[in-house]
Amino acid sequence: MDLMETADYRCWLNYGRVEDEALCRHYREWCSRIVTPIPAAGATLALSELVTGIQQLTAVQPDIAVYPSGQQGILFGLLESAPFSAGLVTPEEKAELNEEGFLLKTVSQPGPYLLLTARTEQGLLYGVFGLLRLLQSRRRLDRLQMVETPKNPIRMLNHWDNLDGSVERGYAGNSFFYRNNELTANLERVRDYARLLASIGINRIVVNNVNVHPEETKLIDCRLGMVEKLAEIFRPYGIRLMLSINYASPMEIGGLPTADPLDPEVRQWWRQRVEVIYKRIPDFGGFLVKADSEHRPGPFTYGRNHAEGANMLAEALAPYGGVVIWRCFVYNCQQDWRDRKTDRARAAYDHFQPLDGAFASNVILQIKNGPMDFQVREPVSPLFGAMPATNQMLELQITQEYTGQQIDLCYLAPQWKEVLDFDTYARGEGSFVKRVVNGSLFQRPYGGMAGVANVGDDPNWTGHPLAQANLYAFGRLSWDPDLSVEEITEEWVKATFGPDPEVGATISRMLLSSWRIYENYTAPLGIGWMVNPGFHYGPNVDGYEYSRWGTYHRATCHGIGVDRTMASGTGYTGQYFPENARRYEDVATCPDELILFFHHLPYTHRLKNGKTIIQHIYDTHFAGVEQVKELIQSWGRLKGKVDERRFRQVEERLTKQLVAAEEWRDVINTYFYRKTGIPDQHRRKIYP
Ligand code: GCV
Repeated sequence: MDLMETADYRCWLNYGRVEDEALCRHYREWCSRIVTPIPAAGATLALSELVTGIQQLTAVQPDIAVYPSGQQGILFGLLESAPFSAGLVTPEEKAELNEEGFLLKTVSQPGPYLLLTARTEQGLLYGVFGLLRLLQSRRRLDRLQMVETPKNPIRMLNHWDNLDGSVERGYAGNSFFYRNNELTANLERVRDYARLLASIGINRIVVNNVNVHPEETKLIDCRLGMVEKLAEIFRPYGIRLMLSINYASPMEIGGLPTADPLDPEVRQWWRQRVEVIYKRIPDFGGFLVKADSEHRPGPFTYGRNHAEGANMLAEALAPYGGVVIWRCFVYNCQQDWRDRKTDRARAAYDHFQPLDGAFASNVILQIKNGPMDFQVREPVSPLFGAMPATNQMLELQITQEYTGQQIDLCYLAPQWKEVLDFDTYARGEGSFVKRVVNGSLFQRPYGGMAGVANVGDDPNWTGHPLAQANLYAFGRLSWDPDLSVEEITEEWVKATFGPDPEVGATISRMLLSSWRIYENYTAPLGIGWMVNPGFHYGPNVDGYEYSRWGTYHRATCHGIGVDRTMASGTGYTGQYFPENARRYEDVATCPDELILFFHHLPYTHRLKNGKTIIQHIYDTHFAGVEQVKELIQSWGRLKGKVDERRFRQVEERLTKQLVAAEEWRDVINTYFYRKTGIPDQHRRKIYP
């Protein structure tokens, strides 16, 4: 089967023919002619993408007319080319356009034109996808006026792919980059992927796991050819390649006795490696580094700090414009559960905040959204905004490690939006995370967003077809964090399933309710975890309670939660700026959904909604299962309205989700009933 023939493989680049005849005529009026200084279709990727899209959406192959032509059409080309120097673009519009942005507007003179221009080929490509998105959304074209520039300089995907073809925390099959330590045979698929990513504005990709094993360590050495090939595929789509590196590389592949970042020989070794890489991949993006984290090597071994560790690599990359993206996921993973003082949530801040100002200007700290590890609910990491003299990036997990593993529906855009809109108060009110990480709050040269990829070689890329929405939303939010979740969702549904209003409304509703539903039947009130150790799917309330990972709920027969207050707990609340510190410190003002993250409370404590904690646990767990049943019913009503293939794929996953939700409900309710002896007020079924 040719995968390109299937709607699930094409994802949101499903350019179905516009069925509304009047609208289709309107599109044909504007799009049947492309007036361009470039003489032929196919001369640039952007132009051929435009031609293909129009052809599929309107069933008319557009003519390519060479400028000047007074006839109605799309006036298309680089800003520097002839048509655009003739006064069609205002100085204000020019000033707004950066290297990646595009201008799309309707003009009546010198002809009725839909003008699409950009400073670079990459900007033009984004403009083409932007215009086609308008057609997919069935928007009219006669009054357009938009200058779009991405709000984040770096919009990046992190692949946790290994060369043997496995994907750490991958839930959609194997890697489509690698198999048996070689590139896969089907590099066309990689090209299709690059196209998908470009269509949502992604401009960087890290192509190997942050846990760098022996074979992957060689990617900067004898396996560089593989990287070079991948870079060639991504380059036309404006996506720069990056690699995760092993901090101990100078020893493991360089034969040196040390990897000490202050050792001159080590520094020289890295400089040489980087020089070789840039000779072969001149637009190489740089390195992503997981160091001194979960048993990975790092500068601590040599008594050096993270700034010393990162700056050594930064120095090697700087002459070529490369960056070091240094992860802040550093904590003690050998904790003793009896130890109440060590608090994993504090770790990133404690390690990194004191180093503010010590990092080179081409180092960016990549910080997970929460202080723990991608739980269904966590507070925002207090490190955001706490290092004004350091570049920071936000790391989100698109792959659903703790949020249902692409079996359960869990659309994460609402969670990410809350993170981006979180006010850190770092420079007073309005110091949102999105302004910290895009560099604007502290005028930093670098910043952006990274998402851990959720794709694999499954024919539909993400296992669960609706999990494609998470990838799409990540891209769109990294392009513009001010977009509303509703807007993004509607766009995605129309582009993926077409414009049928019932299909659109149903799928949007399912997606928008899914994160809360998942939260309802899993770990309550911000406490997190309670999953099976290792693979992290399904309930196991005490699975991590006596382990070394620092992830405890501290449930007794009286109460539950971790006291992270300054007054009597670990002092974590004190890592926030005062407005947030005060809010979290006080039970009265701490938001319910995070109450057990910050406080240890009796089960009889009344939440702001008037319910006791124990009753809230019972209610949400019963409700969660009912809500999954409603998802199944909603989806069932779409039979015959979405293609059979995707219909069945989603139906199968929802059926499994119901089994999982029931298991969660019964395990959690039983656990807390047994612990507390407090019955459910509504006397529903709990297993004593
Ligand atoms: C890639 C969690 C995951 C690990 C992951 C790690 C990280 O601990 O379970 O699989 O490792 O985060 O983000 O480095």
